[in-house]
Amino acid sequence: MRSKQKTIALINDLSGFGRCSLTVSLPILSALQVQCAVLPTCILSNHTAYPSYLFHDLTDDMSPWMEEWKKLDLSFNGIYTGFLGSEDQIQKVKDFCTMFQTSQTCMIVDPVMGDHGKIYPTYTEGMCEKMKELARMADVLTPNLTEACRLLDRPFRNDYSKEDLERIIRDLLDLGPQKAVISGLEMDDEVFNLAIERGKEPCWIPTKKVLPFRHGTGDVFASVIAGDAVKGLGFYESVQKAADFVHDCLLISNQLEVPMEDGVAFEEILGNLITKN
Ligand code: PXL
Repeated sequence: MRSKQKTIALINDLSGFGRCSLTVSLPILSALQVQCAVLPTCILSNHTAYPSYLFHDLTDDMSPWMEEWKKLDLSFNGIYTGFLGSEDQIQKVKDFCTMFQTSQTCMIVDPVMGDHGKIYPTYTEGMCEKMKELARMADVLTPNLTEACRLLDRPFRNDYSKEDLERIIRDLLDLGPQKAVISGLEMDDEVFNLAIERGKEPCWIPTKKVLPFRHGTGDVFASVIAGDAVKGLGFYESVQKAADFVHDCLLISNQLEVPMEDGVAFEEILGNLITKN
């Protein structure tokens, strides 16, 4: 490592407007005192939930980018991957891990593939299969229920029992990660995050539901988990912190009348993440 400060490689897209992926991860990880190195997968004028967007793919630049980083002899405490645009891109992320992952590196995979029972239209069958391979390489996996079901080839249902869900999260660990959390499980007026750490019992972590659901909350959640993971903080405490932060972001976004697609107004409370540990 070049210094004693924790460093993380972020492999994600840059969406110019709409607060998701890198525009969320960079400020959050900086607030958590983690140095960020960025490998952009593509650049967009705004995220894909808006009716129109400009899109530039950067897949062909990824390998030369990695070669430059090799020349600098960079190494990372963490690698965090999010939204990916093609099978080729997922392969590049696997290549990145082969080049840069050491026994000291914590790999956080947010398998961004869909939500509310629907896989995103940009996600092909082949990409879902390739995402499974990436999930197997993760130390920490942060799917929502839609993504967890897809990774395990199970049907999506929103009436799974607690026992079913605990079986699902144990099955996710069997893919390979040390830790996993299924975020955003709605039950009445609460939202649960079901977390598990190898060798421990699963843990149900609740927050109060705040409607409406907004874009980018998965990225906010996973960024907090990623920062705490590279700092070696306790997983279940970190999931509670991430869930509380998302909850507070949703509340403030409602107060500020933020349009749903514009993500959450995390900037208003980013300072809450700054601590000494
Ligand atoms: O927040 C997930 C995400 C990330 N990046 C892009 C997206 C989305 C979700 O729609 O479109 C480009």
